[in-house]
Amino acid sequence: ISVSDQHRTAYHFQPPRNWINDPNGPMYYNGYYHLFYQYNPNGSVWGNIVWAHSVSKDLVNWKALEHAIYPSKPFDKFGCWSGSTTVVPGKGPVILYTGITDDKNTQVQCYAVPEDPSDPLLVKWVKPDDINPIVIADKGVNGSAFRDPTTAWWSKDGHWRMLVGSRKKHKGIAYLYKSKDFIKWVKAKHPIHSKSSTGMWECPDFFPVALEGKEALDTGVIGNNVKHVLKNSLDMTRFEYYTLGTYFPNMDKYVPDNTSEDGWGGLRYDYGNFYASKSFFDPSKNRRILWGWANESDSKEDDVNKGWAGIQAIPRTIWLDPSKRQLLQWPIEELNSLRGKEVKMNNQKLNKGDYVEVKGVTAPQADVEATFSFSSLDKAEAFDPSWVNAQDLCAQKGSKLQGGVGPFGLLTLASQDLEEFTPVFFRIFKAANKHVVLMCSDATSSSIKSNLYKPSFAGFLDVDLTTSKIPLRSLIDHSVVESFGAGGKTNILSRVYPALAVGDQAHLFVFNNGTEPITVENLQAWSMGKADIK
Ligand code: DQQ
Repeated sequence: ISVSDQHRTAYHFQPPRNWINDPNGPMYYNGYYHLFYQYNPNGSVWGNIVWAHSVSKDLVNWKALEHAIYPSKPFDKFGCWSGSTTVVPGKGPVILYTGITDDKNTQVQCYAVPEDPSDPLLVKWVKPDDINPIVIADKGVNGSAFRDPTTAWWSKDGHWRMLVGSRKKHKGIAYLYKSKDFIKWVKAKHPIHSKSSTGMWECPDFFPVALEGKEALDTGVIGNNVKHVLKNSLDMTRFEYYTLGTYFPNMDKYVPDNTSEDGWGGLRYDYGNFYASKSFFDPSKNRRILWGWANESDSKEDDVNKGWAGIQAIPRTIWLDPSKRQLLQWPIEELNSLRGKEVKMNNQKLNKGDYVEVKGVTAPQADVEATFSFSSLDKAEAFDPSWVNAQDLCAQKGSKLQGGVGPFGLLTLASQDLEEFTPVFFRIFKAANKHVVLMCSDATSSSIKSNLYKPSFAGFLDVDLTTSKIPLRSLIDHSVVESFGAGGKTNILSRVYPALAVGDQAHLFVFNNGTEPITVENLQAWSMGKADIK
């Protein structure tokens, strides 16, 4: 297996070659899941962007079709950037996307429909000349920062509504547009929401979540039993944040709850490498599914040599946490169909400095679920209130520096003698009148190679410690470790490129590097099969 293929994934979505970025217009329609995505047909760096298109019956195995949308008109001659699909009753699916009209990056919103709506795969798309572009930036709108239309939603007042991401100087903006016929769109009097100092809002996503339970709702549902979510992707740092809040349809306003920050320090779907995400309502299983793009963490030269760059994260079901202060996420259940041989570890005690191998699993291609327990929090280290940034704290403490309660967790993609490893772990601190749990996925020691981005990704975990347990799930797939803490409360995706811990030279361990003994309860690890991605 060549060096370029060594880090290809087995069950994450990626095409055979070339560059990919944002997931676009995901939907379920007539028995098929559709995934479109930003794709460079000519190379493994960003450019020449088209909408590539794949279909699936199960969100795991995919069949590639011809490109759905590619530059072919004056309004999208310089690129077909991100957008969404909306299933319009009586009409079928409609794609709204951003067309680049000139070499100054002027952005307009465009409309495309299936050429043959009875084609079950919706292979060919047309862009009617008489109506395109459907929205251009009016005066006052920054025309080179005006993109990524959302899925539209229908309101009882007879209008469709959709958002377009933008900025004014450093203020992030989501403009609201309304239409009676989906063709003629008018900008609402004010944006649905904006926030100073956040910079450009790319790929906004706006949807309701039920106050109770896991069942999801179509994008237009409003009422007393829902909260709304507004997510934006911040291009300055390449991370996203979301707020929960209230949507006031009559006022065309969204007001975030004050339970989390509306800005840089806000809640994230993922505290690692996860960007330009987009969700969709799956009516076949009444769930909302979140797709996100995970960029490479190696160099441009590496990407050119590999001939490919970018993967999609595993699609995640997303719903409101019972606390109503954050969302929960979990890999789609269909992924379990790839689980093969299972190995278990029960009641494995880990004293300070212990690490124990989980044997018999294909360590570079595995799904691991484990619960870690402790008997006391007495030894928790003191939390310094100035530690507001989880990633900085993880970088400072890492997995090697001994602690009180933790660091404990998994060592993924580890070489036998631990020259390389990507630890996914928890570390518990004692603050004034509560405990603070840090979850890290630390790429610092992931590879002996240099010229890689090896961040100490981390987030705080709002978990109930009275059970004295923290569950963790990690999806390990050659160059990605995608982890879900405490049932999907805090999630972290890392891209890593081991040189030694590859193939059967890769190992999986559990470890504890704190003075409080840890017990690994019912660990299950599955060797994962390869998804059929054509
Ligand atoms: N990627 C697209 C844009 C979007 C950005 C271009 C986010 O539409 O704003 O490839 O990654």
